[in-house]
Amino acid sequence: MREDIITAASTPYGGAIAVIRLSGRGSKQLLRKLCNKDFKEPRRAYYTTADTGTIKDKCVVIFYEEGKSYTGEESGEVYCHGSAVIAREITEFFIRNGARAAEGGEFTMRAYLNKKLDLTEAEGVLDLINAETVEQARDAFEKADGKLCKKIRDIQKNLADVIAKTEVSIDYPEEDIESFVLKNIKNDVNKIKREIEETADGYSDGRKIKEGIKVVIFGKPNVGKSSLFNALMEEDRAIVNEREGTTRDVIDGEYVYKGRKFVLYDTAGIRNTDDGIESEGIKRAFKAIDGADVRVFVKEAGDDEKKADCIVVTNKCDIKRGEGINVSAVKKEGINILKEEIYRRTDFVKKGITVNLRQYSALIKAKECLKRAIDCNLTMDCVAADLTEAYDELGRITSVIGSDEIIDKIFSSFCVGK
Ligand SMILES: Nc1nc2c(ncn2[C@@H]2O[C@H](COP(=O)(O)OP(=O)(O)O)[C@@H](O)[C@H]2O)c(=O)[nH]1
Ligand SMILES: [Mg+2]
Repeated sequence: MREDIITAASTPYGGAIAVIRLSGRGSKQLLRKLCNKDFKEPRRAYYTTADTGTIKDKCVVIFYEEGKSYTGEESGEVYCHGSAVIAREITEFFIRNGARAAEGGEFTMRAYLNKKLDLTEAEGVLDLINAETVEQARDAFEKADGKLCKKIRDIQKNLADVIAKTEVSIDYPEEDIESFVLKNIKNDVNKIKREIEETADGYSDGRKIKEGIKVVIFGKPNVGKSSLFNALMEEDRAIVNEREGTTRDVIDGEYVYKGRKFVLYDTAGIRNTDDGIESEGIKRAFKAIDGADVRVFVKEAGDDEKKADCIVVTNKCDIKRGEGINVSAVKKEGINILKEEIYRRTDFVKKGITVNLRQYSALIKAKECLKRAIDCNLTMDCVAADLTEAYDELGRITSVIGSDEIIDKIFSSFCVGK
């Protein structure tokens, strides 16, 4: 347990209520000093008066005993009126009386150091605070709630069982036992390797949830791609003109549909051209098409060009209807049907647990150790060493011991008060 007390206002000013937090041994004493009241019962909301000597406010105060708080330390919370003056005066009162201002993420870092959370749960808390969409919030909650942590621990447990098997054979190194065990563990290791690969697959979905699913609009010039882009974005972003070759650079924008984030790209119309700038635009369009998760091929009625793996859209249905989803970018018809289809095609992102880059790298390293263990067919000692290395790599996902740099990096991106 750290001995110093940290304090911070946990809510942005200007709301109805501000919360000032305290953590560290002596928090209860500071609450008593502020309110001139002895808070006997932990985790009970006391309605009382705070008096800093400079201001007074009616507030709710809760104290938590050591071991039964977010940080695992003796802690306190003051719910005062949300004025900047009141929150600041109370925070400063605590600082005058021995606490110090908390750094970004320091409460959660203490929770981690006191083993109230593992690293994946702490990262989940951070993602939860920063969530901008419903899917991001749902995904973050799963991690904050310990789903990934449990999964990693389960894999580690299976791996520990295999390591135990190798140790039996090291202790009794008769030839036949060794080859029997080697054969026997190969299946186990392969199974664990697959589990790790499946977990690592969650990296790409995690990115899609966080950064948005890439949707590219493409087609011939003048079919109304930029108009459709604007209609989907519900804003007048891309230049629309009756002249062909108006859109040159790839234009992107974000929208959220049913809690899912999408990044939409408008591209230059594809045709043969002598114009250097336009052909550079077309080159970029192809690149965007290649990198997209969903491709929307826009055309006008009567054009029977076919494209594989695309959502086919006939625009200008106010003039004439055609193949695929009929929309009118100008009259705003069929836009929601198209959004729904894009959403439906990207439903894969709701499955499974996602992982971030840090967790992904450790999974890949662990997988490589397992691969080495079964592919190289060395002695049992080498196999055991590789398996142990894989076990340790997995361990780095849930806790980093003695690496202050990584811990600082993770927690410094938190806001103050969390
Ligand atoms: N009638 C009609 N005209 C449209 C529609 N969408 C776009 N246009 C027109 O088609 C022309 C080309 O539009 P634009 O969005 O610049 O096409 P892009 O070259 O594919 O990006 C413009 O004159 C638009 O006003 C539509 O839904 N209905
Ligand atoms: Mg255009």
